[in-house]
Amino acid sequence: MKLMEGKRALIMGVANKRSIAWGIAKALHRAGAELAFTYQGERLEQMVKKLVEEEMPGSLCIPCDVTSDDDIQNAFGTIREKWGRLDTLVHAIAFAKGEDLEGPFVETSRDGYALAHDISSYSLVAVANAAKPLMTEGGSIITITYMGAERVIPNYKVMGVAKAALETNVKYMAYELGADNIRVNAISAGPIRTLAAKGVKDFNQILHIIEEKAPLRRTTDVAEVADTALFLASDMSRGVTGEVIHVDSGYNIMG
Ligand code: 0WD
Repeated sequence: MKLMEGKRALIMGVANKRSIAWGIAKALHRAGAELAFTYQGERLEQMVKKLVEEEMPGSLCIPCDVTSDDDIQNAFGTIREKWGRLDTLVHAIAFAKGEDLEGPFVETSRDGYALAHDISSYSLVAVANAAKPLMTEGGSIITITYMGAERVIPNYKVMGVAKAALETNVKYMAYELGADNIRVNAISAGPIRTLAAKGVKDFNQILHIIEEKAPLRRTTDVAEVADTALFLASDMSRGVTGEVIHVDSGYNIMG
């Protein structure tokens, strides 16, 4: 029997075929999961529906901008209606305004700070709360973070602070939801060239440093993150919660 046979997973955060969320979807699909997707809105509707149609025809595609409580309620309402139950929730969503990643961190505006935290951190809390009543047989919630939460990566700025909040969400949520056998974990991924990575200055240079210094002497690819997500989604990881697992060629251990 395949690892995810009989399990239903909702994937949030596909923007295109390079997205980490899409890589995770492919891994869960190969392992036998039934999938549903949310996309941010009209901007991404065509792209996501086309991808899903080509590779996972029949999977649900639902709009959900995580800054909207109504969108979240409607999206999980659709999941309740179509599936009745949810086993896995993958949250691979983040955003900060370009101007807040360019200027000095100390000049971050109140609005920019709030928006980055709303989309990149609070949204995990909001969607987990909506998913909880559907996870009637326990569940696994997975989010994606970055080492910029733990130490200063000069160009990551407000996003690093938002990721620190995200990682602490994971711990508090793991504690509370553990009573319902719902596990909450994060994967701290090494830098990968995606749409979101375009906002980070000197990204190429960051990749070169990793090729030089990481224990595995290479950068991370999406499939490596996806396989760890498969582990976290499956019963193989049934004893693991509140954890941040680094999938970064080991770079985080280096001084
Ligand atoms: O190096 C990297 N690529 C790393 C990414 C290293 C470590 C962590 N991550 C994280 C990101 O911070 C994010 O949390 O992985 C997650 C997925 O990011 P990704 O796959 O690298 O990037 P991308 O393909 O752009 O997906 C992120 C998506 C958005 O894409 P764009 O680029 O269009 O902003 O997050 C979604 C959107 O699809 N998103 C939203 N979804 C719903 N509501 C919203 C929103 N308001 N805002 C952004």
